[in-house]
Amino acid sequence: RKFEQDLGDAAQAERFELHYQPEVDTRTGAIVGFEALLRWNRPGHGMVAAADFIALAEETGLIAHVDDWVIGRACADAAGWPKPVRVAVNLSPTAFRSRTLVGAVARALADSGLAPARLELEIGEAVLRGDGARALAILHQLRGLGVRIALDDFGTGHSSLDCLRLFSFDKVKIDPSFIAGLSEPGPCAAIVRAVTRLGAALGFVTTAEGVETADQLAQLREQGCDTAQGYLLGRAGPADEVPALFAQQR
Ligand code: G
Ligand code: G
Ligand code: MN
Ligand code: NA
Repeated sequence: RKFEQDLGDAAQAERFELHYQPEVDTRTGAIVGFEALLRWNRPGHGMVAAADFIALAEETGLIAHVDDWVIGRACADAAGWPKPVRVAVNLSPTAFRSRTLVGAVARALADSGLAPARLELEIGEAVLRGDGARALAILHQLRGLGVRIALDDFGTGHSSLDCLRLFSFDKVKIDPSFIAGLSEPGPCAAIVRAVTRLGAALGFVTTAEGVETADQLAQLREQGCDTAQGYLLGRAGPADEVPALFAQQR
């Protein structure tokens, strides 16, 4: 069977699954939210990570359906968690521009009963390229629903600061490449500190991604970075394992 056919069938056959990676407060270690990461249980192949099929889903136009499903599933899952922490969902550039996005978000919130402020939508810098006016209009409509908007993979695009000029994001997620650089001499500590200062001035939360060592976490705390994600703090795990993570937190 062809990859594309399998992918097309997956949405109907409920072969998609969301795994959740914790995001923690750098000072207290408390879990403040989870990022939903898509997995595809492909027959005969096991679990396929998002990175290995999102590009094809984009090309074939399937992505809008996939992201609609993800938003609905993530809201429903989060509504059942024992603590009212946030759930973050990644939006592809194509899904972002689809006519159905704002309606799908509104429906997912209504169906799940999730408080809108608990849903965070992550977009990449690429979303604001091209028809920026349309992208901004969609961002404002989404914010009108009461959801939070995060800028993902910050610093890797060609217009990082332009993104901050155009829209006031609720959160900026610093790309893992800068966090990895904290482990060696170089510009990364200064860059991270500058972004957290920008966050304090402009009113966004700063999150570090790809935190793998205790030393990186200590430096992030020192530089004033608010929250962190990464293997040090927890890998993405199946939805049914999330409630136990709250219990461990006392
Ligand atoms: O967890 P993983 O390594 O598969 O994630 C790789 C990339 O796939 C990340 O950049 C992430 O933003 C993206 N991704 C993960 N889940 C989703 C999803 O539900 N929708 C979209 N559009 N992208 C996702
Ligand atoms: O682009 P986005 O941030 O949405 O992608 C998240 C991806 O990063 C997921 O595929 C997730 O599995 C991966 N990831 C999460 N934490 C770490 C980490 O500490 N190290 C590395 N190398 N990858 C990570
Ligand atoms: Mn992300
Ligand atoms: Na990211």
